[in-house]
Formats: sequence, structure tokens, C-alpha cells
Amino acid sequence: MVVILGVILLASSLAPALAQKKQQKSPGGYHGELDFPISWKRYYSYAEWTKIMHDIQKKYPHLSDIESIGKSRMGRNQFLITITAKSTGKYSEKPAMWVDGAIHGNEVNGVMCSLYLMWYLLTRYDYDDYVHDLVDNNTFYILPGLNVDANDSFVSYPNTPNNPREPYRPEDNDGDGLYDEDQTEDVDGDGELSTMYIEDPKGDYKLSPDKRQFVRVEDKKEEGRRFRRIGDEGYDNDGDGMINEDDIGGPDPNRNYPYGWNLQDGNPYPMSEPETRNVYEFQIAHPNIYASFHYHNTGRLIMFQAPPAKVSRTQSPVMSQRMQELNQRRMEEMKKANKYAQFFDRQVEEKYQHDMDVQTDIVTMGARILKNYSPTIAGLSGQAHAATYYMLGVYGYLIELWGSPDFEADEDADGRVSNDEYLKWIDTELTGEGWILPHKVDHPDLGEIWIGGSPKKHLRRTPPARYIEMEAMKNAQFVMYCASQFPKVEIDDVSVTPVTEDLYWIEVTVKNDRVYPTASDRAVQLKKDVKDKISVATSNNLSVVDIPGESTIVDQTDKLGTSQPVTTKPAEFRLKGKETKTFVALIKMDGSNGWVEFQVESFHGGKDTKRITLQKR
Ligand SMILES: [Ca+2]
Ligand SMILES: [Ca+2]
Ligand SMILES: [Ca+2]
Ligand SMILES: [Ca+2]
Ligand SMILES: [Zn+2]
Repeated sequence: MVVILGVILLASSLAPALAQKKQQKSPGGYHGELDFPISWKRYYSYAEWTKIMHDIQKKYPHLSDIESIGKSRMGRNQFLITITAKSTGKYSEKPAMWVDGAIHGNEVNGVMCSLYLMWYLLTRYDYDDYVHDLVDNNTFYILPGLNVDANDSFVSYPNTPNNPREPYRPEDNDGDGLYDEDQTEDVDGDGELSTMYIEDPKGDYKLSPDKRQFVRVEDKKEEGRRFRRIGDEGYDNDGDGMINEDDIGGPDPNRNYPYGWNLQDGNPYPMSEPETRNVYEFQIAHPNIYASFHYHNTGRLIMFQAPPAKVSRTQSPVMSQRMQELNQRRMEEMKKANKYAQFFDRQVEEKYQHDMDVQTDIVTMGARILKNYSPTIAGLSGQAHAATYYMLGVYGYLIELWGSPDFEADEDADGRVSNDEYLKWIDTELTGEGWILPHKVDHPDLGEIWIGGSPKKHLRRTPPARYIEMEAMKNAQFVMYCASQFPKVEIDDVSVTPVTEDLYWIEVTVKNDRVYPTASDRAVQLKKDVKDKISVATSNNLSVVDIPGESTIVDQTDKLGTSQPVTTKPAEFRLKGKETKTFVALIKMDGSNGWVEFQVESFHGGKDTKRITLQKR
């Protein structure tokens, strides 16, 4: 009896465990993140984050692969993780999202956001229906750190928030024949790179009343100690009398792409840097890439690539004033229904209007998801997103991460964070740890100097560690939202209208419920789009009748009933976002019944088939 009871108990306690599904419908449920814990409370060096990538890939080999797309100037591999469910098809056969982080070496929160997206997609796949669908149906190409050499130095060594930024092409900034011979150093050894000042009766600076900052002297008659600003911490390494005059770093990598390139910013020539060239060559070789995200800082901006502005005749000042007022009123009206509503007054040609509308829809949702980020139209000038949109027809986005902590520092709610509010935020939320107080230091070249009066490295451009996850999570959500709106072609209604005893009109509706079209307007203009196709097949006793002409009216009373014919040759088309199209086939039947099957195929929008049976009345 006891034994039997034991068996029953064992069975009943095992059964739910075996039957348990990982999918969780509840936001309070477990969603898998701790299957592979990563701490989002710190930044990682290149060795650390590439190890995280490789380790997570080993745990999820059915969902991911890692490759190096090439090497940086210093010989580091640029590791890319590709994510999709291998069980549902190949990487190259699904519409893809490209994500890269930190093309500017110092913008390492872009590395963290990219890693976070990777982690979220992989760990939640088994637990979260939304993520499961995204990973089944799409490919994500994620390159966490684009400018790997500078990314690593920025994290591993004391630096200002702004440096190192460019790829490590040697440049002789002071023209002395030596390359990168005088770089910054952490003079006081506190692990931060602050600003040096020296006491000088003729100096323009004084200490603020609270002795936390060096501030400019406004009233020249005011008495007191004066300081001269030297610059970033460092020594005169080559004894030429100047300090930090030849730091590391070459051209701006985000001015190095071919579209809108100019010599001054993007020298010496487009794609001169291995780090950017490797990326662009990968993108060209992967035409399934549908949209691209590029993480930068700072300023909480969703910069999107808009189509070219229409060249219009210049308006009179009165007219343009009126237009501005009209737009302002439209905007206010829209904001009443949705405070995240966006309106851009860029006028584009008809052939680009859909791209403009699509981008406006997408960034409106971006403003909703990212909360305190502002959508704005991005520039060209050799930037990565300009190349993806204008040269590849791929929808491009540049995200300026982080920025002023106005979400909690702006006490007087005037929309900006003043100096006082900023320091108060450092004292309150960061309990003081974000600031370097001015202090005396002995300098080998300068004698007694002062260092300090500045924020620490991770504050203004990259969030303090405690805010990394907050930023990364909402940014991952926006990327996933965009992927969820990649086109999807589906066969909707099929209706049969008998004409004679053995002839039937079959009308079929094809739809794309998503925001994005099956090909961008730009891809169409570049002739890079692959047309969507619909074909019809039948059982042996049925045949498709060829209909001449471009379109055929099935029902004379229905003005909208003008449909494109599908004949023995497939019909070609393109579906815009949220668009439905109808097609018609004329079918001849021998015998009493048979079947007709429609198949739609779209390069970015997938496939769908529908079969119906025809029965003679
Ligand atoms: Ca030099
Ligand atoms: Ca240099
Ligand atoms: Ca220092
Ligand atoms: Ca020097
Ligand atoms: Zn940047």
C-alpha cells in the first residue's frame, strides 16, 4: 500500500514537471534570463565581452553562430553573432536586422546595448512567445563593438568621456615626423582622466564657492586665487614643450562610408579603415538585411534616414511662416491623441512618400518605447546609416544613447538639466561618486598643479553602471519592435465566381499587415528590390486560362474590383506596409472537381500558400 502510494506520488509530482512548458504568459513569470546570467552593472573589456559572446553561443548553438567579419587595424577580430532559429530556416533566407555598437570607440554603451539584445533574444527564446516568433522568423546580425581597438582602450584604461574615439590609424597631428608620440596619461593615478589647472595670477579661472569646480572669472576686479587651464591630464612625453599634442586616433569612422562622403571629415578615402570596410562588405554580401541600427551617444535621439527632400521653389517668407504655423497646429492636434506623435515637414517626391510615412510610423513607436528620446532626421556625410539606406535600400537608424539625466535631475521641469541640478543629481542618485574634486598634484613637467573639477568617465556620455540595463532594455525593445514589423505576405481571402458551367473566376487577396513594405522605396529606385510573386497551380483536370491585358474587371458593379491577373505566368508586384492587393485567375475545369493552389513568395516577406477545392454545381 505504501509502495503504491509512493508510486502515485512520484508520478503526480513528475507529471507536471515533464508537461511543463517554458513559455510564460505572465510578466511575473520566469523568462529565462538567468539561464545565462550576465551582470549589467559594469562595462566589459574586449577580452571579457567576446568571451561572453562565445560562451552564450555555446549554450544556444541551435540559435546562433559567431564569425569574425575581419580584423581591426591592431589585429583584433571583429566578432559578429548571428541569431535565428536554425530549425526554421537558414540565416540568409530570413529578413535580417543589422545592429552595430560603438563605431566611435568611446561610445561603449553601444557595446552593452548590442550585447543586451543578443542576451535577451537567446535567453528568452524558450520562454517568451514574442521573442520566439522574432527569432523563428528573422535573422539578427549583431556586431557589439565595431571599433574594437578603441572600445577596448576606452574601457580598460583611464580616459576622458570623449577619447579614444577613432580607429587606430597612425596620424602625426603636430607634424613633427613622429606618430602618436604624446598621448594623455592619468597623472594622479586615480583611474580617471580629468583636467589639469595651474595657479596663475593672470588665469581666467577660480574655484567655485563650494570648491567643486573651476569656473570662469566674470568680474576682473574680483580678488582671489586664479588658475590657468592646461588641458587633459598628461605629460610632455617628447619634451617639445607641449602636452598631449599627438594623441592616438585617425579619421572619424562614421564619416568614412561612401554615401555623402567628404575628404575633410572622412580622409583619406571612403572605406579606408578596415573596421568600417569589413562591415560594409558584409552588408553588401547579405542582401537579406532589411534594416540597420547603429548605437552612438549622446543625446537620447532616434535619428532615422529619411528619403531625399524634394527640390521645391523657394517660398515667400509669408508663405513659409504660414506653413510653419499650420504644421505646428497639426502637430498639437496629433499630440492630443498621442503624446508621442511625430510630424516631419520634409517634402519628398511621390516615389519616396511611402518610405517617409513608414519611417514616421516607426519612430513614433520608437518615441513611445524609448520614452524620453526624440526622433529626428539624420544627415548623410559618410555616415553608416546613410550608406545602408541610400546605397543598399535598407532602413537605417542611428540611436544617440543616454544624455542628460533629465528623467530625474530636472527639478524645475524646464526640460533641461542645469549645472546645479546636475551636481545635485550626482550627490543624490549617485551618492557623490560621479565627480572628481579639485586637488593638488605634483607634475614632473609643471610642478604643483591642480587636477579635477570634472565628472568621471561614465557619466555624461556613457551611463553610470547602474543605468546600463535601463537603457539597454528599452533599446532592445525598439529594435525588436522594428523586426516585428518586417513585411509578411499572407494569402487572405479566396473567393470563387462561376462564369459558365466549366469556367470560374477565382479572386485571391494578398496582404501585408506590417508597417514595413516588402521593399523600400529606395530599394525600388536602386533596382535592388526583388519583386513579390504570386503563382497558381491546379490539379490535372483543371487549367489556368491566360488572360490578356494588365488588369481585369471581375465584377462590373464593383469599382474597386480591378484586379491583376494571375495566369500561367506568375504575377509580379510589391506590397507596401499595411497594404492589400487582389489578384484574379480564370480556371477551366474538366470533370466534376479539382483543386487550385495559390502561392505567394516575397524576398523579405516570406511565403504563403492556400489551396481550395472546386466542385461543379
Ligand atoms: Ca607627432
Ligand atoms: Ca596622432
Ligand atoms: Ca586622473
Ligand atoms: Ca609633447
Ligand atoms: Zn558616435
